Amino acid sequence: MNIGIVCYPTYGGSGVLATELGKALADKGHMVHFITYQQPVRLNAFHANIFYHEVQVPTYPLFDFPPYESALSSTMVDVILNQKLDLLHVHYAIPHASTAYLAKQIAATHGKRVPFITTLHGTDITLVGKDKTYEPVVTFSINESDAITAVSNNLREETYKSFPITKDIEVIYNFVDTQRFRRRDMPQFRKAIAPNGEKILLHVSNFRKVKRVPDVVNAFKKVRDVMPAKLLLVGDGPDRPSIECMCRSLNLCDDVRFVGKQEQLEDVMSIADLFLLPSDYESFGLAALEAMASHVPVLSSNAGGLPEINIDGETGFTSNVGDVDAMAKHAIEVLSNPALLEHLREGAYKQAQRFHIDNIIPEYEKLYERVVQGV
Ligand code: GMT
Repeated sequence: MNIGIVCYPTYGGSGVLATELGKALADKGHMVHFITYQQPVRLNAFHANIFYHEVQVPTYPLFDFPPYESALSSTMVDVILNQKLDLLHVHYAIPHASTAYLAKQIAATHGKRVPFITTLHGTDITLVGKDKTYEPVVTFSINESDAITAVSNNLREETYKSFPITKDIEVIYNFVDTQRFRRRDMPQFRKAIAPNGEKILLHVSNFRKVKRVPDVVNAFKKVRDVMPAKLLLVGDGPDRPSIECMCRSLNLCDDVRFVGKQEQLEDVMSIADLFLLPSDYESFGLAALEAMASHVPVLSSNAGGLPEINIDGETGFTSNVGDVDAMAKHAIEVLSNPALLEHLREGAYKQAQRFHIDNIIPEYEKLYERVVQGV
């Protein structure tokens, strides 16, 4: 099939998932066309079946806000017609679902039918989409999608609660490439971070408020007060400066390492003992799944779709949002009990296999076939 993929090309989970999906489809012989405003971060190697179409947004002195959506729709139309796309798959509803709707209508005037699938990822529904500035467009364009998917049951339910959606939303879970995310022995790297055999706790995010990074630091402090430990913070975003201040005022600087955005996330996962994700909300928590595939148990909140991924007592532990004491207590318990740690590591790894890329990609392929046939 000729498939057009539209996503945010940045480090966010939706862009990562869309890019990994495109790469996997290309490996299976499909022709995949990424339509984005810059090269997606995980699209970092040449593949004969992958094409990248950059959206150019011309500026003009009249424009306080360059019309990105118009440029995106026009690029979509160009790719649909010239690359003979069979379908468009857009990730993150805003603004991709409404731009796909427009592109579909324009393509129809050229006699070309192109269905589009919208995959809902989380904040497009739970934070941004709900805002009344966007809600009518989000509702309309989701309802006009030829198929809609959500990355967890929780996100599906949240969407029905927040928007008058008249169509079926299918759940297709996120997936993990277990060839890439698997535990490797990296003694030198581990020693560089934890020279005296300290335990390593890890958090990966875009440092936005919803991630509750201060909870990570507060929980870590409680752990470090009772055992030697290091905290690795991966990623970057608006809360990072205040988190750095917090670490200084808690006197944690020697034990907390900010490593910024990392392309080789699999190496970082390989040296971690525990992954912390105390978010206010996660539709899924892709980074937690990647940790699990790397044999790293997860301590997360029980918000959103997280309990569908992180099974309490089996793959890690869940606790209420903001319950830093519970998260720290779980961390201390796990890190001081080798049998429990081993049990959770195995459980995490086993659970990650459920979301194996080879299990999930065929679900998308089946959906594509249905949508292309118009059934
Ligand atoms: O978590 C973010 O802020 C990024 C966001 C995105 O859209 O890129 O992630 C969302 O989509 C990911 C991939 O499906 C999910 O794993 C994340 O849980 C989800 N984030 C939220 O729901 C907050």
